[in-house]
Amino acid sequence: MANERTLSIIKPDAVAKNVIGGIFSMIEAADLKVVATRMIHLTEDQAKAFYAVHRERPFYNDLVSFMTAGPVVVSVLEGQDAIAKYRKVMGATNPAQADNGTIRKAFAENIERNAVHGSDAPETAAMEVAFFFPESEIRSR
Ligand code: IDP
Ligand code: MG
Repeated sequence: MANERTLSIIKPDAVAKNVIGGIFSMIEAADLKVVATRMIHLTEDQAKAFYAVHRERPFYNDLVSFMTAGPVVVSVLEGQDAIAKYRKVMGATNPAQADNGTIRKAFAENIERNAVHGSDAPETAAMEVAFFFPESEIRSR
């Protein structure tokens, strides 16, 4: 298992619910470290670019509207097998299918308003981390 970095976004629905701390607690309980974090309000251009891979999907415009509706918390998580581990802690995209004990089971409302984003592979993790954080803002420890 490699020591990895992955990008987490606590989405506008979860920030509005005031569960940032609850989500960070679940991240830390899984032995992942927050090595960079910032609250931002995504612009439409940023949300479109971040989710460009989904631009042909029917939900793309709604997703961009949702992600720009309020502030989000972007973070870099680090740890052994961090990419797959965080996906497991997040739970399934559709919270109706998410396992007990996952972030989405605990906090997500539906398949769109699903509380968190996490990178899905080493290549996307590297791109997504660099999208929000210069290396100088990441504190590996
Ligand atoms: P993921 O976040 O679990 O990786 P993706 O398939 O990459 O899921 O989709 C990105 C985001 O787009 C989801 O987290 C969710 O917010 C939204 N999304 C995915 N599928 C649907 C859908 O069928 N309807 C509405 N929104 C969706
Ligand atoms: Mg995805």
